Amino acid sequence: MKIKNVEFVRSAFNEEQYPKDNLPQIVIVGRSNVGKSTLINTVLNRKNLAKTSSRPGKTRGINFYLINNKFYLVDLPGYGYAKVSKEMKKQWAHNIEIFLNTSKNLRHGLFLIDIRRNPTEDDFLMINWFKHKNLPFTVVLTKADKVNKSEAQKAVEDIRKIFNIKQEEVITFSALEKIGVSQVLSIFEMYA
Ligand SMILES: Nc1nc2c(ncn2[C@@H]2O[C@H](COP(=O)(O)OP(=O)(O)OP(=O)(O)O)[C@@H](O)[C@H]2O)c(=O)[nH]1
Ligand SMILES: [Mg+2]
Repeated sequence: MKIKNVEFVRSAFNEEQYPKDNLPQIVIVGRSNVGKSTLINTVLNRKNLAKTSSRPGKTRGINFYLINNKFYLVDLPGYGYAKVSKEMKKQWAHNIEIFLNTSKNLRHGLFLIDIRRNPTEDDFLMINWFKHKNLPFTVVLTKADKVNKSEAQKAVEDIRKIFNIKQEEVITFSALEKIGVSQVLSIFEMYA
């Protein structure tokens, strides 16, 4: 699919600020620093659209990007970042929860997990929530450039077993080497 038009709509900190239309939403979920904002920039081919940082905790609000006037990409703040206060963690978890529980237009989850790491308890919680709601999702193993081919294959197999999901529900991704970009685009296409 061709990305013709990308519009950063807003960064929402409460329900009132969510878009009011009924366009489908694809949400990008994952722990802090896993590469959510980088994936958005890479797939949309826009360098600094979503702010990225080597320091975790960069994305704080819920960011809505309108693509081709057809659907939203929703960049969530990352969870599991140890170095923020308890109060802040609670606030983030609350924001994510409210969004997931109130959005009627959520159609697909992209779950990002660092290819070198095991899923965390929070990852399980999030994936189980999607399973429970019967919403389609895809696991995206990020930073694939950090491992060799056979390690990447093993990571895919491991994740399939851990989450009990099908081959087509896992993709490997690298922003550096542009691996997996077309697979992500074909997910977008389903909602465009
Ligand atoms: N080698 C490599 N590094 C990556 C890749 N994707 C992201 N990174 C790096 O990982 C760090 C975090 O990336 P972000 O995109 O800001 O991560 P995020 O998930 O949006 O983080 P939060 O907003 O804190 O939740 C940055 O230093 C990126 O350059 C990748 O495919 N390969
Ligand atoms: Mg981010």
